[in-house]
Amino acid sequence: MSMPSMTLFYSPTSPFVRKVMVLLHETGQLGRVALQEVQLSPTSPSAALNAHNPAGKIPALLLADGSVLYDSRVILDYLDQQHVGEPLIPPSGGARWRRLSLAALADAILDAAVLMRYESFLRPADKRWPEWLEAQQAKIERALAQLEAEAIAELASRFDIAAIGVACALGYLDLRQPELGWRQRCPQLAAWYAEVSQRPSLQATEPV
Ligand SMILES: N[C@@H](CCC(=O)N[C@@H](CS)C(=O)NCC(=O)O)C(=O)O
Repeated sequence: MSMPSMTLFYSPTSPFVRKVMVLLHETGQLGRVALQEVQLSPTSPSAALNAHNPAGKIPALLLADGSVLYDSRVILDYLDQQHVGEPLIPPSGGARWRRLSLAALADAILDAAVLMRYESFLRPADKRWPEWLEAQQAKIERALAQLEAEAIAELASRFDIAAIGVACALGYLDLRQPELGWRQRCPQLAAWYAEVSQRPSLQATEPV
């Protein structure tokens, strides 16, 4: 096997990184990417990462020519154009916008859940803002309700960019907010997730 030509700034618990890892698995590109693990938070950034991504966020993908791609949406789009199989992002038409909107909804769950994590674990206890946490929680709950009520058929039709995003979002809720009990609220989503969780790409990238 040839040497990896790209480097992914990576953490095994980042759900945004996980989306990239799942796509690499699904499209047979794992061997093309070396992983560089970074420990970071908004208050303890990684200098090595900042040198490549001024936003100081992962994932970031260093290409062979020295250029760097971020954020996860851009990286997924790039990597999806680097394989010869069926694209995971529909190239055109109504499907493209529907699937990308579902992927954006999954990202909205992740944005809110990651911000809640920072608020709960990083911010000093006397500076925490309960109303702000509640507002982030409400975003997650509205997004889950929308997925359950309207998106499940669309989601279940194929495993692509939308399914990757939603699966990684649900996996992150299991990791960080097990008390949320999303399966009770969203039984159809739970059934879909139980099935897709068996895919090797999701099994291999499950956060621990
Ligand atoms: N919109 C970004 C979000 C990436 C993100 O928030 N990553 C987190 C880790 S899960 C991070 O790097 N946080 C460090 C920080 O916010 O300084 C993407 O899709 O890549």
